[in-house]
Formats: sequence, C-alpha cells, structure tokens
Amino acid sequence: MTHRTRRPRRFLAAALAAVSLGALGLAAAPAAAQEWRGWNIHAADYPNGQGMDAFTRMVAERTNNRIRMRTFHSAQLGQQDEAIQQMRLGTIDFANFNLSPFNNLAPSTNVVTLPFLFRNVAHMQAAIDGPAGEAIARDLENIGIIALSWYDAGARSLYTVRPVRTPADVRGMKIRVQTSDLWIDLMRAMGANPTPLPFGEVFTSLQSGVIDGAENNWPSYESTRHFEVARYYTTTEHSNVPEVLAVSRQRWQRLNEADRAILRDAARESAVLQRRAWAERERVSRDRVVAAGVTVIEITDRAPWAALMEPVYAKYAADARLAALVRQIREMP
Ligand code: BDP
Repeated sequence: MTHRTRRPRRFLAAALAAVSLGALGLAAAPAAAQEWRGWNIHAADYPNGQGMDAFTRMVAERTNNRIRMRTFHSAQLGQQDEAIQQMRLGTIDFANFNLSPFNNLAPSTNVVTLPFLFRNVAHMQAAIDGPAGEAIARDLENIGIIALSWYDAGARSLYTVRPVRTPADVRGMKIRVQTSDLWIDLMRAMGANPTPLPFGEVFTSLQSGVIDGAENNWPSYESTRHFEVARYYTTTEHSNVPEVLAVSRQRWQRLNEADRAILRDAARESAVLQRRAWAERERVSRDRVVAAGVTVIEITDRAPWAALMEPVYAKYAADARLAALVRQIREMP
C-alpha cells in the first residue's frame, strides 16, 4: 500500500526536477555567447596543437566570432580517458584524440589500430579518409562524439631502457600501453608484460622502473622527453593508428546546418595543415633524439614481428563487419 502511494510522488518529484533543470538551462547564457573548451594532450607547438589552433581561428573568422573556441593544450583539462568521458558528458566541447583509447567503446577503431595493417602513410590516409573513417564516425557518434576530420600520428615503435633487436628481447619487459584491450593483447602477443598507464605518467614510470619501455611515434617520444630515460628506439612500426578531431554531440545538436558546414570545412583544412606539419616534425624529432645520443635499432624485416600478431587479428577482426573492413582496407590499391 505505502509502496503504491509513494511511487507516483517520487515520479512527480523527478519530473519537477527535470522541468526546473530545463528552465535553468533556458535561463543560462545563450550557447552562442559561450566559449567552447577544447582538449589537447600535447603542447601547443606540436603539429596537432597547430592544427587545432588553425581550426579554432578559422571557425571564429567564418562565424564572425559567434563560435569562439579555446584549446587547453598540454592535458590541462585532464588525461585522455577522463577527457573522453567529459566530452561524452558535454563538459569538453572539442578535442583531438588518438583512436586507440576508443577501442573498448567504438569497435571499428580496433581496425585502424591493428598491427602491421597499413603498408604506408598513404594507405592509412586512404583508409581513414574513406571506408574506415566512415565506420569509425558512425561508431563514435553512437557514444556522443562527432568526428570532423582525421589527423596523422605516424608509425608507433617500441622504445626501451635496454636494447630490443628481436621479439625474444621483449620477453617479460614491462611495456606501457594506452588503455585498450587490443593494445594489451598486442603487447602480450609480442611477449611483453603490458602495463596500461596514462600518457602523462610514462616519464616518471620509466624513471622509477615501474616500466621498462613504451611505444610511440617519433614526435611523442621526443616531445615528452621519454628519450632521456628510454635510450633505445626500435623501429618496429607496429601500428599506424590515426587520430580524430571531434566535437561533442551535445554541442553539435545545437548547431544549424550552416555552422556545421563551417566546422567541418575548417576541421578538414586543419587536417591538411596538421598532416604537413606532422611529416616535418617526424623528421625533426628523429634528428633531435639521435643528436641526443639515442640508439636507433632499425628493423628491416618485420615479418617475425607480424607473425606474432595472429591472435590479435583472430580476436579483434573476427566479427563479420570488422573483418569485411579489414579486407576492404587490405584490398585498397
Ligand atoms: C600519442 C597520441 C596521443 C596519445 C599518446 C599515448 O598523439 O593522443 O595519448 O600517443 O600513447 O602519439 O597515450
């Protein structure tokens, strides 16, 4: 009896709360007058920061400052996984993310993370600007994130405190990975002991011996100064996972078609710029670390490494939709 009478009251209270929240929302400053908050894990002068700053400049110009955006560089708004959550909640409005931290949330991002999938940068770009990008954009939209354009992130390789020349050398090493099941399995398949950690904790973890190494592209290895602690870079080039420039769905839903087109165009133009800056920065970063005395171990035959990756494909490219996408990517000219 009490149960029955209470229920409607509770419902009414919830409904009233929702109504007053709505009223609060309406009473707040109009969306157009607000400054959008953007997240970037890297420093402002990193190619991605340059791309994001160009994006926000173009949007401001083309909307006569109706849409004002500010990028908080150097992970000022938190580490990657928190930033993704914040973006889904709408407290971060735009961001540049690597696609691997979405592996457990957006299935098709696993495909572009897969080891030794792309033949070269052009192949990766054709896939992400084509079928892979379309699939990923759909999956990201389902979790509240609107993909606008794709940024380059080069090839990721191993770097360690002791030299690694063959897969046997990796055995038992504690290697940091991004938070992703695929990455954990990939590193296990290499024989390592995978350790998921936020990007911002890698330096101190290398220093204290919590990990023996990590894996990343030349610019990240250099800009984070990880090379000062992990002195061996082995060019395994095991993954070419690209990045996304994205807007929170909450913001996107409040934009009209004309503004959406402005954002999309600006994002695409910023990607052209980022990709150019990226190619240049890869060379610069490599030169810098070599000048600083890093030992680069060149892997010329990747077949023994790739051979270890079968279980990763068996697990992450088994689903019919993803298997078809992998096939389509492999068959691209
Ligand atoms: C860099 C990506 C960045 C990732 C980082 C990582 O640009 O988004 O957070 O790797 O490994 O290459 O965490």
